[in-house]
Amino acid sequence: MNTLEQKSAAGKYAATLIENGMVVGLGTGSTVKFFVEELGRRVNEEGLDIVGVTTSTRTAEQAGTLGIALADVDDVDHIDITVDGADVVDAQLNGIKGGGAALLYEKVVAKNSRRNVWIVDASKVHEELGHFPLPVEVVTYGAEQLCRVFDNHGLHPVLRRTADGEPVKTDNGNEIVDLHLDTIPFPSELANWLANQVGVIEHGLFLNVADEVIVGGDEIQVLKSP
Ligand code: ABF
Repeated sequence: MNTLEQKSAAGKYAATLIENGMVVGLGTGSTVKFFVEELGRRVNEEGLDIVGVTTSTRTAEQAGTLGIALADVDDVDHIDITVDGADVVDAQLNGIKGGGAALLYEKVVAKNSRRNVWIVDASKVHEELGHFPLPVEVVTYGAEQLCRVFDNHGLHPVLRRTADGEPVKTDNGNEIVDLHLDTIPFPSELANWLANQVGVIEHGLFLNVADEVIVGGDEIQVLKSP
């Protein structure tokens, strides 16, 4: 199976976990697009009765077009299950997320979910974190100064820009700095340090969040947190 087929297989498998009456967190990214598409098919063809809570405007647009009922995260008592993508998953099911610049709302929805399931293609699974720049959502005011702090800390920061050189803006109007780290040997220490930097809104280290990771392939693999 090629990567796209793996993403599709993982997304469709995750859709089989969804039951009538559930409040479902809808993640963001190219793999989640397959999940939401299959959910839409089940809503329209099987009468699946769910409410979605989205993590980005692009997911909200896709779900809305498919006729999936949506609610704001503050308008539900809780979220039964959230299905989201990831950029890297390690052996402990810790992850790097935010390649799609949606990490803040993804983490808010994840933290309010009773069960978190990630759907990935095989290229996302590694022994340890790293391999992918670590996204950090920062406020615009002082972003360049913050990049100097990151640089002095040896974190190789790059402010994420669009093709025409403008800073990428998140749905929340903030900016993204990507930290180019080959390995992240002490993720919880780095997460704590980042969380304490003035101007950092949220970082893409999702530690102890995923309950299961579904890896697409000829044979679906379901990795469970240890
Ligand atoms: C999303 O999934 C983001 O956090 C992450 O960047 C993205 C990557 O996954 P995909 O390969 O499915 O686009 O949750």
